[in-house]
Amino acid sequence: MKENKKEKKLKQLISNEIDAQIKKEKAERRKISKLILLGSGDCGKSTVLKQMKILHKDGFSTEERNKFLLIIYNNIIDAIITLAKAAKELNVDIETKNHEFLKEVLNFTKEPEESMCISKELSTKISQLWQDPGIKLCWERGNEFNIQDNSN
Ligand SMILES: Nc1nc2c(ncn2[C@@H]2O[C@H](COP(=O)(O)OP(=O)(O)O)[C@@H](O)[C@H]2O)c(=O)[nH]1
Ligand SMILES: [Mg+2]
Repeated sequence: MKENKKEKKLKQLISNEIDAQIKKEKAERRKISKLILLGSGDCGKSTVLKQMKILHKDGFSTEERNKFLLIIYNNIIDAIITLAKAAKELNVDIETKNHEFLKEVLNFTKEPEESMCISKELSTKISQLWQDPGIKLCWERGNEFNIQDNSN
């Protein structure tokens, strides 16, 4: 019986502790102002937030920068694959010297979570393919397929 009373008291103490914690968190939450940023896709919502962080907070850490670097690599690979596919589908002529790399690009496989690092060698090859008049023409015809408009 005595033990039961002790247990009850302990439970009450724990419950009070939890209530106090909830109250504290509620007060903290009241201090936070929430802002909803609306707009169609690609209208600049994320960019505005990034600019706020740069201008009014502490900017980006090395870790965050490295994450962006991987996103940039991914976007470059995505773009060159898209352009290579477009060249094939739109029957656009590509210079003979670029045929081998074009084939290579068409065979690139990317796992959704996998980020590809771009080596110096790969970057030189991508630059050379990007200079190809056929690839430039595909870029000009970008409205005929889906490519991010900041890819150039
Ligand atoms: N020219 C121009 N481009 C912008 C501006 N804000 C964003 N962008 C570009 O528009 C694209 C989409 O921006 P993003 O912030 O990702 O749009 P979200 O989809 O609304 O988050 C990116 O390529 C941005 O670099 C702007 O003020 N001027
Ligand atoms: Mg966004």
